Amino acid sequence: MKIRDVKVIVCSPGRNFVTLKIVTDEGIYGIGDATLNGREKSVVSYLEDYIAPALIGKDPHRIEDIWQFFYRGAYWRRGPVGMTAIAAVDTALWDIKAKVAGLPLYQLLGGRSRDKIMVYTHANGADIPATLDAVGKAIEDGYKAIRVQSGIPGVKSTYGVAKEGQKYEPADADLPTESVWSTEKYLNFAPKLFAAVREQYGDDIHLLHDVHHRLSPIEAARLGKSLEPYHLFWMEDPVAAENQQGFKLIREHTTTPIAVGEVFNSIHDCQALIQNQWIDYIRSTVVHAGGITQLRRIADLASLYHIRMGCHGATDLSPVCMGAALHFDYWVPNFGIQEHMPHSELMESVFSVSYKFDDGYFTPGETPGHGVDIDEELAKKYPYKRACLPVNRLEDGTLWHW
Ligand code: CS2
Ligand code: MG
Repeated sequence: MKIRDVKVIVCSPGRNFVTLKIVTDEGIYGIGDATLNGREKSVVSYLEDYIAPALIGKDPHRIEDIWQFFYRGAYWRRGPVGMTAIAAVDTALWDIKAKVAGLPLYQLLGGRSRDKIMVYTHANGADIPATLDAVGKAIEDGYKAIRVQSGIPGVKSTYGVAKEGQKYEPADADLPTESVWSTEKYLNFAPKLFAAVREQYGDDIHLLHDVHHRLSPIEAARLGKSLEPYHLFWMEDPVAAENQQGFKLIREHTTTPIAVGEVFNSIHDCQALIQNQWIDYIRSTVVHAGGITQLRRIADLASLYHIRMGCHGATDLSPVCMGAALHFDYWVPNFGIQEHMPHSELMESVFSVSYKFDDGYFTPGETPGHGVDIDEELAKKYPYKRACLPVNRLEDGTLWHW
């Protein structure tokens, strides 16, 4: 079997997605997600200019060798653009291999380790009452785990909170919009938010929270400590993770579990975090962490240190990534939870999926491959439109982590 054609499909059914399609000389094809929110075209160029021409004629079954070829062989290793491109190739090749075998992808990984995959969804509101309503709605929809974000008194707009009547979508403008951040106001407010949620909905529902990289280690330690009475499932991205040592300080002060990794693209980004047991969950997922091939290496390393997987699942990861991640989750022994931020009906009209939601859990479906496909003709109706993520400043104007 040989690779005959490689296509990069860019579309924007409500938001931008980049999809790689690898076609073999036997007519079987596979697809992979290559979406890097706000930097989509860089990956398109990486794929079209460097990867696609080198893939033609290769044996699609040699997934490992092709991964090494584009990772080691690039000389310039790692980085989100290159690793997203490699992930797309890897996902498409696993899709092809599973289709040839006539099996759903999870079977090739070793079969399923569980009956169903617990997911968490998002609940957010402009203030505590609105957020409480959103949590109630998520519980009614069947979710057993809910990420809670709320507007902060005195802070004009904050991460994770939707504009009035709209679904939350952070890449909201042609060029980056600016928001203003106050660590002090946030740290004073967060425990009140979680006290109100526990008061209204009790202890059984799993609660999660995303700090979105905005604190220093000692501030994150204070947050974790102040949230301990509300026993969160996790506190996500408490600090920017370039300095892995920073997590040591957080760890020494709080028992609130820590999750990190949605912006990681390499096993080396989390090596110290894992080996020192400074975290509890790794949030990397298929599209940004080098595909199934590297993600399962991260999971295996993590499993030695009691660390579990909690794959990123925002809407900027296409249904193709979600499909592949659900196969990974079905198999991975050290599974924790999967994020689920539902795609719109429009997005799911372009991408057909075989995964299914039932009462707070997903199953990946039994379709051979990862079970997600793209309608290329329909995709053409929704052309790419540049959309950037916001930037964040402190109240005095200093540029901060968004
Ligand atoms: C987030 C993401 O889902 C999450 O946990 O942190 O929404 C993140 O902001 C986006 O994926 C950025 O593109
Ligand atoms: Mg996050």
